[in-house]
Amino acid sequence: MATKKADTGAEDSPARSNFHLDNSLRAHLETNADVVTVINKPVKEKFVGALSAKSERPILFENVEEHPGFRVLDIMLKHRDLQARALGVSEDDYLKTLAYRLRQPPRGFKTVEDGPVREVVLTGDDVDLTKLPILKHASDVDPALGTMVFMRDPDTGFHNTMHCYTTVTGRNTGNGLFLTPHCVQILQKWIDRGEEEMPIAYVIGVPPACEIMANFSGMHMDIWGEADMFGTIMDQDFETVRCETVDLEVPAHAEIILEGVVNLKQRELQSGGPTPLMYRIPRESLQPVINFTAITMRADKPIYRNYQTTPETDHQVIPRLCHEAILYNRLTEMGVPVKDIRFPTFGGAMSCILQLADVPRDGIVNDALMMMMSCPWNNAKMSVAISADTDISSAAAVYHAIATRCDPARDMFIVDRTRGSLWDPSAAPIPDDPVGHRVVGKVGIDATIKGRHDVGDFELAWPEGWDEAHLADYLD
Ligand SMILES: [Mn+2]
Repeated sequence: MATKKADTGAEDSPARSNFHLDNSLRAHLETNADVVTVINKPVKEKFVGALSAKSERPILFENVEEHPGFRVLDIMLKHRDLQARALGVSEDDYLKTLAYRLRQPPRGFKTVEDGPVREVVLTGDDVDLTKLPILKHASDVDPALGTMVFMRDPDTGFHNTMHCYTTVTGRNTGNGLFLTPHCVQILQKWIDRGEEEMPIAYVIGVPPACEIMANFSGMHMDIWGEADMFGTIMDQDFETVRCETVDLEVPAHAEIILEGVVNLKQRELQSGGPTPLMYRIPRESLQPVINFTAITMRADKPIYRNYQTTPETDHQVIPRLCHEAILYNRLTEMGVPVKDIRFPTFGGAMSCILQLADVPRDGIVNDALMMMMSCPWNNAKMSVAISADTDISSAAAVYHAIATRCDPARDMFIVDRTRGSLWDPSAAPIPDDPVGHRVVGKVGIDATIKGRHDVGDFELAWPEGWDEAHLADYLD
């Protein structure tokens, strides 16, 4: 059936399926050159974030005026076709493949002696982060990294990962926003052992499949760290090298590694940068001081992977891709006919959409919506179910379905006083809560075709030739 297609640029992106993934970011960009926009003109660093956020596809800046030795890349995973390329499968196979691979055992690391990421090794006074194209994410905050970090669980030795917004405060110092539950637990383990420092590595420029995995959030700490699953997600061995100054292993084929230590005794008041909701809540928090001890990188114009935070960028998407796959597994277990699940960029990381493959029996949709609303992560305040003929990537199509397929009196339900997002300005702060937790209601919206009525009444009318006739073909 024809659908209104959102403007994701996906028409330029032919489906690919089941190809072997490249083991480096630069090889991935070469393989996928047909969807990469390369900007050769000189660009001032202050415009790189804005230009990136205006692109729907990967965008590579070859000539950032202030940082001639580097390239800058953003928008690698914003849309489904790009996510499918990251896993080497077709769009239709993407979600079930990610869900399947997450249920596989960890492949761990293949440790090698040397790798391209060690072509240049800078230590001591040569460590200067101000040389890197680390960018500001809004006009009122300092330059910050949004990249993946590796930290080791001292009990298991597993390499846990997350993306850590880190404000650069000097040539070799920063403040890191250690927000995720596992990261907070691991920091506490090092503190409980009486340590003063915890080794950390910032991993910049890896294949996008690793970025999907690095943001996994679920029960895993007693059996693997996210980095142990990089090879599992990529369906191949994953090569790592030992760091120069800290006891960690990092991807051998990365572009840039920043090694350092987290000072466990010293915290500074610092902005956490704009959240994926586009707000600045909390405005400031106490963040540990990081001392950078080494930079290792490729010799040939290393690619700095930026993650512009707002308005609709990779920042809304990447942390929620594993959530989608975990929900796929749970809903499928319940017998829900899942076609797709998204935390769409246009929902500001506060909304989850379930697309059903067919019209299910009465009762299934409400159970599915309850599962979404009560998922571990505070990103499904507004949970919506749609049918297979509604374009899940189009806010307009989803809104149309809500307006025309939902009887608010029976197809919407609100649950009062549930876990709210730390970042949601509409949620009520819990007085004196040390972390700043909030309380908020949640809404489930059934915007699917209603099996209780004549299903034929829901069929959409499109002009003849809608998929074949393109206006551009008739312009002079
Ligand atoms: Mn974890």
